[in-house]
Amino acid sequence: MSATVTPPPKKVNRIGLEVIKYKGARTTLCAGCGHNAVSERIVECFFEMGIQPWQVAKFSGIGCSSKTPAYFLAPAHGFNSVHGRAPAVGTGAVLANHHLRGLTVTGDGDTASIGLGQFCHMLRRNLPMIYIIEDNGVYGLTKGQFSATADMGSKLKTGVINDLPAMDLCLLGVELGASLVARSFSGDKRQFQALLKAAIVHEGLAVIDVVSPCVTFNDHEGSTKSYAHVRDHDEPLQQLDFVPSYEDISVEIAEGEVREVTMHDGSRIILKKLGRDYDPTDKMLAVRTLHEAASQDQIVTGLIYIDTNRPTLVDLLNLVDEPLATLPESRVRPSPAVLDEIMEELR
Ligand SMILES: Cc1ncc(C[n+]2csc(CCOP(=O)(O)OP(=O)(O)O)c2C)c(N)n1
Ligand code: SF4
Ligand SMILES: [Mg+2]
Repeated sequence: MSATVTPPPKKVNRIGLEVIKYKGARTTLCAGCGHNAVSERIVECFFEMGIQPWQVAKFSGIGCSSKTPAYFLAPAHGFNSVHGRAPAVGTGAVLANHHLRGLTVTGDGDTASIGLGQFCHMLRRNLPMIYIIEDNGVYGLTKGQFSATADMGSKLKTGVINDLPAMDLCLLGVELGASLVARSFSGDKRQFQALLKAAIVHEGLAVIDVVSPCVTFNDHEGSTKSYAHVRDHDEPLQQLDFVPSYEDISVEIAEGEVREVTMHDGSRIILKKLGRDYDPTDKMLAVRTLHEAASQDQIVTGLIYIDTNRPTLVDLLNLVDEPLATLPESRVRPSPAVLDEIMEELR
């Protein structure tokens, strides 16, 4: 007689959902593409944080990176916009229902070229949104032309050298008003997870520039966005841990070597000092650090800048708590009596 084997219980998160609810379609990107690792981290972090996937609204533009929202959080709302337009579409959607958690995933081409104007205005508005740039220095989808984030002197597979200076999207983020700015590497699972979890609970705009190598068009010698180059030139600003508000573990670290940032919901980012003293709330220091890193061919990663006090666009507009999208007409339109009164005044 054979014994009945009981299958192990399925792992669920704190809201009782299995990880399958956080997954999406099977990826069609190249094996080894950095973007696939970013999608995996999104699945893990939203699952571990216990966010309802249908409370998320995903936005993207056009590119290999912009295809990725199909590969995570299938039950979420989603809008795959035209090239570079995710910020405008996301702004409209988030204002119509600010209870949704906005999540944009785009590329360096999408953000730094055709979508640059939109990106800049989203920054200055501090739109409540997680904005991830999967940065490979090329237009992967259209066969690997240099993008505006390609470093000067970087070489294409064809031997063409980039002779224009790179645009630093983190620098732009700090300068123009994003309230959380970070850089990471798709190959650094631990660091990107901590940053993404912080971005999930942050109330304003969280811009994360993730260096995400394109194995097909930009992973050769001479490229400054290859796996090998990033591993050699990565200068983490700090070692990061994220402690969610619902998991109050006391972390014992020697005084003077650790700094904590408390997030809006009481979660904490624990920043352990590495080589240098770095204060991510100091805007001028953030700008100087990014400029210095660029001049020394370093790629600084970690939490670059955070301001948990800056009002978001939703605060500035003083929006009602209910989603505008579901407010009844009686609440959004003056009554005939009020309109008559106004007309009387104008007579
Ligand atoms: C209006 C418009 N112009 C140009 C294109 C061609 N195009 C498609 S994707 C892309 C760039 C994608 O680069 P990036 O955002 O870096 O994404 P990646 O593929 O590298 O992830 C371009 C120029 C387009 N689809 N639409
Ligand atoms: S072409 Fe490059 S960016 Fe596109 S899926 Fe392949 S490796 Fe990724
Ligand atoms: Mg790209």
